[in-house]
Amino acid sequence: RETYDPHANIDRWLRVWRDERLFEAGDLTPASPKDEKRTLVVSMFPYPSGDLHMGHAEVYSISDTMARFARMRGHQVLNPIAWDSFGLPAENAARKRDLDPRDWTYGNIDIQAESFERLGISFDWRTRFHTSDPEYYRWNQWLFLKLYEHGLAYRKEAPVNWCPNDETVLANEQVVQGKCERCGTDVVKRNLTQWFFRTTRYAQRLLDDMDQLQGKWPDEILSMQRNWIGRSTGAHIDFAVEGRDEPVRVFSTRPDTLYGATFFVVAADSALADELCDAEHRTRFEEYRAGLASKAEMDRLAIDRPMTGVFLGRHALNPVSGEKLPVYASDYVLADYGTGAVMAVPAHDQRDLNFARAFDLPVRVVVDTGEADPAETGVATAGDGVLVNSGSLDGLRKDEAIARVIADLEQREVGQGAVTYRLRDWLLSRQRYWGTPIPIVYCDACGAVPVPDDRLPVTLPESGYTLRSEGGKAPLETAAAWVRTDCPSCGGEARRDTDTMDTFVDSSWYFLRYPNPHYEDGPFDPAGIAAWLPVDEYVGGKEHATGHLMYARFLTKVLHDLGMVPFTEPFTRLTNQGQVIMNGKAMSKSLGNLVNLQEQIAQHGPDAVRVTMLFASPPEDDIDWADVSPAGSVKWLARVWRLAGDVGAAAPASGDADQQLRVAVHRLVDEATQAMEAKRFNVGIARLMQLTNILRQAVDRTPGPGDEAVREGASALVRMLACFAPFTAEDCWVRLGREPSVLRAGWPEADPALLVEDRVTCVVQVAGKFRDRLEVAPDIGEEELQRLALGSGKVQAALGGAEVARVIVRAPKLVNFVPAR
Ligand code: ANZ
Ligand code: ZN
Repeated sequence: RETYDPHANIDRWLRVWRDERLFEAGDLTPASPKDEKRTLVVSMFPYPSGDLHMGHAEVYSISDTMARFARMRGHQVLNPIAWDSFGLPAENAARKRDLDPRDWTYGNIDIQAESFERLGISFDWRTRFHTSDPEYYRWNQWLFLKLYEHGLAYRKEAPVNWCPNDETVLANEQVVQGKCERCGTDVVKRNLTQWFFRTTRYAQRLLDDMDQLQGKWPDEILSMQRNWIGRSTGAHIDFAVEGRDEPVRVFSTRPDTLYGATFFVVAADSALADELCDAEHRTRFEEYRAGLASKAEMDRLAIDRPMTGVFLGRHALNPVSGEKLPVYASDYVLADYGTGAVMAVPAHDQRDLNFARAFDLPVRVVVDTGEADPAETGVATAGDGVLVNSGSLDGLRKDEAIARVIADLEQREVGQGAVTYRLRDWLLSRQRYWGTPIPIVYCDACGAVPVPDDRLPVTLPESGYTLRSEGGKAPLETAAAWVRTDCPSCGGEARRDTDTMDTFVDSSWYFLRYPNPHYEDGPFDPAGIAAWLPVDEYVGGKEHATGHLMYARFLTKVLHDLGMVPFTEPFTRLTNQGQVIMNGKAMSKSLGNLVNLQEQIAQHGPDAVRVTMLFASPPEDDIDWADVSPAGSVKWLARVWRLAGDVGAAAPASGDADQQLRVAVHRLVDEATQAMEAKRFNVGIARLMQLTNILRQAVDRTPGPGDEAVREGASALVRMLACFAPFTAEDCWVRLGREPSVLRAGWPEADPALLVEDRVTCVVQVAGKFRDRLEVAPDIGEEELQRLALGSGKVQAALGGAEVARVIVRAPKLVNFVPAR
């Protein structure tokens, strides 16, 4: 007897798919604009860190199933692939092994490309490109210069992580608990002049446009983005400070508490603190500032840590009461949020209260919330209440007081209503080699000069640089011949910028290039944009909630404003896949619980791995590989395969198709279709398994496999299987006696006539007299029928409140209520 071999025909089907170009989306730049029958399914593109791993298999199984489903339903589907091939791991690997990062990167890409094919992922390979190709990164440079031209790219000083031992800048992920990942030395902050994109200019639109995404993106991602943007409304208030001409401005969300301010705090690491400190307090201040460890901002914001700070020797004047407030410097105030200075209201702000208690400063309640005195409890009261100790504001409620204070400040020109965002500008510069060179040159005479379009791309030097830092030089700084250039403006001697761009620049627009990846007249082809974009289904991990997804949304809005794309949001729907874990833990080398994808494929075949991934849970849930059974998936695929063989080998039976079986088949097709539309692929597979079972039973009884209903059911099963287990589905299709490819056969459609459930009419009587009629299922139970009948308004009217003495039920046809007399 033949047995199912999940590996037997892999090469055959790969060849057929390739030769018949089954995964190609047809014309990628058609003249007709996008419509709902043209679907772009995109997974967040891979980083070539080595061969594919389990996580890749999961994401691409999900997106591939979406693509295949849409394709089988008659959509024109583009399922593209590219590689996110710049980045630090390549540089680290190259430095360790003295390689060219190109060799490592492109070698891994080839390995991954082959693995994708052998997993049966239906990519349109014509889209393939790599962000480290000069023909791609040239457009990163072009876009950078567009943003520069529009005031959206600028330079300023900003701190980087610096390892004094290795004399090199470290990325955040290379700093482990404040120490250098490589040598364990304490990491310090160093200021460098760096490039930024002005994401903050788009803060409000990033917030507003989320309306378009509601219900289409996971709520969790939307709320993470909302928090990340962090909109606060309140007021700017100007405080005069002794010995300074200009007032110092603060941002407050609670201007109503202005009379409760008892001191004033500026960020210790700000230029303002430095300026405000008088001679007498300078030594202590400088000691304090030097001692500020490179604490993460979140730690600094934490409410429960001990408060530290120093008095600067000056006072600020409350603009409404004229009260003198001592000015402190502390690290609990952040230099780059709001204005970097706060009026401290200890009664109503917990961090201010903690500071006041540590420094023995007064606590004055100005909003009576009915709660106990914060000075005694140590708990600030932040709720609504009535103003007290606040001059003319006394008696107002919080919101009234906020409006009154703002009006007052505006009238006296010492402040105004204001909105602040937590979102920061996007720091772009990386002191790295393997990335896009920043297309700016510096000339002593002309300053920073953009590289003209016709001199792009500025390509990376392929030799003459070193990845091992020398005296703290960035790798590109060591490429002396490359750095030296002439000024595009005056022709004099000039130097190139030696930083490269954050790789999030590469990933913020790559999807726009898919329809025409070698386009030369711009970053992307307008015809391709009109035909395919925006992305209909985007699939990727939620670790990108506030990074990649925010950057891509930002850049899309910029491109929209430049008139380059017609839409304002890049990704219409978003699906986040869960993680593949093992025994309840994330897989990692150090835990020794890594599951190797290639071993799984070698053991169970690509189809069983895909089916196992999708059957384990809905896409967004984690999959614990210890709890799933790829062997069980193989068994099921083998059952389908045998079934297809049995049905394909049988001669058609004479006589009518088994009507009951047809009803069951069409119901399961209908349920599977709905599950697919809702992206409940696990439910879809469960319906396919049910279908396998009922078909097996039908094959094993008369009239057996030749029955028309069995043949119809088997055909539907195999076509649906093609979305999950593409190789096996092709095998089964041939076994059914059909011509490959099953992909062309389309998704089965449930016949609505077979989905209507049978109904019978039930007559309802009161005391033997007809009162109502009910449509019920033929197999309805007596209790259920009686309950329904008693619920009838006509029956209740006829009973007129009388008690029921007896009920006669003849399900499903008759119910008779006999009232008590
Ligand atoms: C006075 C006040 C009274 C405040 C009160 C709050 C409550 P969110 O909501 O996060 O925007 N603040 C302003 N700038 C700051 C900075 N750079 N570092 C640390 N804290 C800063 O918080 C805004 C509030 O945080 C502001 O309103 C300010 O304190 C503080 F009962 O002003 B508030
Ligand atoms: Zn010049």
